[in-house]
Amino acid sequence: MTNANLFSALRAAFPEDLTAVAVQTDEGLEYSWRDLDRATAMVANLLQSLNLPEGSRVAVQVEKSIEALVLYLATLRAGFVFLPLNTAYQSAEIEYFIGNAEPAVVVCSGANFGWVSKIAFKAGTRHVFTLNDNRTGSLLERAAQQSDRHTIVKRQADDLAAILYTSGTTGRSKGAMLTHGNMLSNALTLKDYWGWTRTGGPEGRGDVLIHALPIFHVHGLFVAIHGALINGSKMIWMAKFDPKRAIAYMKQATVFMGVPTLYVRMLAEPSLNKTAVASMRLFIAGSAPLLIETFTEWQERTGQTILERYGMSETAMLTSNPYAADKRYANQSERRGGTVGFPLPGVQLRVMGDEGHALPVGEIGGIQVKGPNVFKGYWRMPEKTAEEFTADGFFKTGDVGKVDDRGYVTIVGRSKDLIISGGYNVYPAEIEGFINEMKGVAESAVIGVPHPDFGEVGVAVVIAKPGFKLEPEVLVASLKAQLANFKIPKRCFVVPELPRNTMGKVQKNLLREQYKGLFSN
Ligand code: MLC
Ligand code: AMP
Repeated sequence: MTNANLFSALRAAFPEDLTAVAVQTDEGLEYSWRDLDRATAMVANLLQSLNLPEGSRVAVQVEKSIEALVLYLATLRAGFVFLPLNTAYQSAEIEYFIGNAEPAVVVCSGANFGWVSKIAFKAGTRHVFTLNDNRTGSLLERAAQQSDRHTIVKRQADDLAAILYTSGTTGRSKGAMLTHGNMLSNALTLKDYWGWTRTGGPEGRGDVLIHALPIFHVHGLFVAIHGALINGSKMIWMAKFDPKRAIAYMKQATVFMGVPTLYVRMLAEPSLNKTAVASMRLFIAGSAPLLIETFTEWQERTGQTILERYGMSETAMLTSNPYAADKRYANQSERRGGTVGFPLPGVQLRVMGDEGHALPVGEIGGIQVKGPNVFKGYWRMPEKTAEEFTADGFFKTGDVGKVDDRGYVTIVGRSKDLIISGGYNVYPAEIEGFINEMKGVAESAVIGVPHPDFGEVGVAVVIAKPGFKLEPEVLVASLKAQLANFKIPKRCFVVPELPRNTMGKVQKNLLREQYKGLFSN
């Protein structure tokens, strides 16, 4: 029987020459495929030496580094479940994730060890390691004592590989459970659909990916890393995105993936031109809507057409504009701005009306999906999971869209009350919950408004209790102490009342209209 462990497939795709460079860092360090193999073996051996129960979670909140990548791959290799956490999360957020997921192992930076270990030990975690972005920390010290040989642990396609927390419109965050099979099927589909090549790129070495995204969400962790590894392709690893350096790297690369904000920032650089991108074959955007202006400006400046795709934590990638002709759609090969392309091979997608029937071409409704990439359910939330699936097994994405007569899917909005800011999700209900707890606050509404850099940002509109005077700056400072920085509303207004409909419900659409010009140039 073959091993369905995702790492097994990634390892099998390593090039024959293990001395070739697999990853090159900003600091000019080079890691070979053999280095990746040995380092993942050592960390996997360390994890296995802890005698953890089957299915144990390994929760990780560390800065981006190759060693963090090694930890991810080693967790897969050892058959445990990876739980990545955004480095912006503060203690209240971490306390919830650790309390909910009950990880057997927590890995954090040395600087955060004090407070993170306290939370972890209180939640029953027995092993807390540190890992810094300068190749130090107790995880590496302990791993250094392990053998660099390791047999990949056997897993079934349906076994859990990762849990990604995604916030909810109501209530707390939910852990989306992704299996080895979910991720491998998606990686193989994209390898084919995006035309990854092992030969023919610069210096005949095949595709080279510029990895510019954080590695705690689907885009940077799965789409980018799996994409390169399943093809045996080298990555240029940027610890932090910087538009100037990203453009400079393009001479050595062929593929770039980014959220729209990264494209907006690169367009502001005079060095972005046709010569700079001459060796690039593919620019991919996703995680948030790519404005048609960005799409067009990129085409004009570089002569290349961004390929926009659509996905989510629960499903990995769902749709994509074509890289080459897609025979299923009349040999269509055009990448159409403003659309997210076609359902990927193997993904079923339908647009449903309020009455629960599939809508005809061109009509707008809720997007539902089914396929081997769709997650197993929410961690320890069977009822929530049941609510989000239809009787015939489709997942309700919470996105609203339409399909045109040529098969292109367009996302026109969201039924979930969600703000996507610079590619990060912000749930108004969560922020409102924190604001409403503050002294003197009667009620609040958090809305998303257009922003030239982040696409959309949060704005808080607050009403005070009678007899209280609220200062917006004080409210924002208090939020900053409790929540990840990208969730903090960029502006806060204290107003006498909120617009309501006849049912008494706050009309956020009117607020969005009122504040939509706040950040326009
Ligand atoms: C940073 N800030 C943000 C922000 N990022 N504010 C709103 N939205 C964001 N996304 C704020 C900080 O709070 C801080 O404010 C200030 O900007 C500077 O912080 P920074 O950390 O120096 O910012 P920077 O490095 O410039 O980060 C911007 C960014 C980053 C765009 C590079 O946000 C980023 O990497 N985004 C990518 C997110 C991503 O990978 N999403 C994929 C999700 S997967 P202050 O006030 O504290 O100074 C998914 C599924 C799919 O959605 O389909 O892919
Ligand atoms: P997350 O929960 O972080 O995985 O975010 C998933 C959400 O991001 C989706 O449900 C969409 O609302 C949004 N999204 C992802 N890609 C796109 C895209 N190309 N265009 C518009 N929205 C997108």
